Amino acid sequence: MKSLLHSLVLLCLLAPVAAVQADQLRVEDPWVRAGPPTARVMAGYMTLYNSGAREREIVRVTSPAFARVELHLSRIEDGMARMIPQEALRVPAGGRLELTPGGYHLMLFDPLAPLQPGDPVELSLHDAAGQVLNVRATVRLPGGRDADHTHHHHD
Ligand SMILES: [Cu+2]
Repeated sequence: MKSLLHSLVLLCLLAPVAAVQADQLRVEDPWVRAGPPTARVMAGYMTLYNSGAREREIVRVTSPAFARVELHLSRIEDGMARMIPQEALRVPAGGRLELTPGGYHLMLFDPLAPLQPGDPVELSLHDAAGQVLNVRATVRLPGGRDADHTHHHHD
């Protein structure tokens, strides 16, 4: 009986629930902080919402606009601001994870072309189960007009 239960649990874990999962993970207000045209590194922010019953782990992010993307957490350690690479960004079941200046963020390395405010940036968020969530972020200045949209939802 115990082993039957065990295999049932395993089955549940392995069952392909791709479509459902994709719908359960949602992104709001994705943006990339505008920098000087020569910037080799930029930062990306967004809020991830998980309406599912299981925690979701974003383990990898890719973008056709950048050579490389890392997952980072900004923290003050010994009075100094540090960025700590993260193996995963965890979005709790029924909860959300905010990627925001001074906290979790995407570190975007080596833009293939200079990016200006208003430019779109395609991002692919890969979760631990191999699901991919495609997101279109917008380049903008921090505290710019669009920043207010974080707090107001017109649609
Ligand atoms: Cu960083």
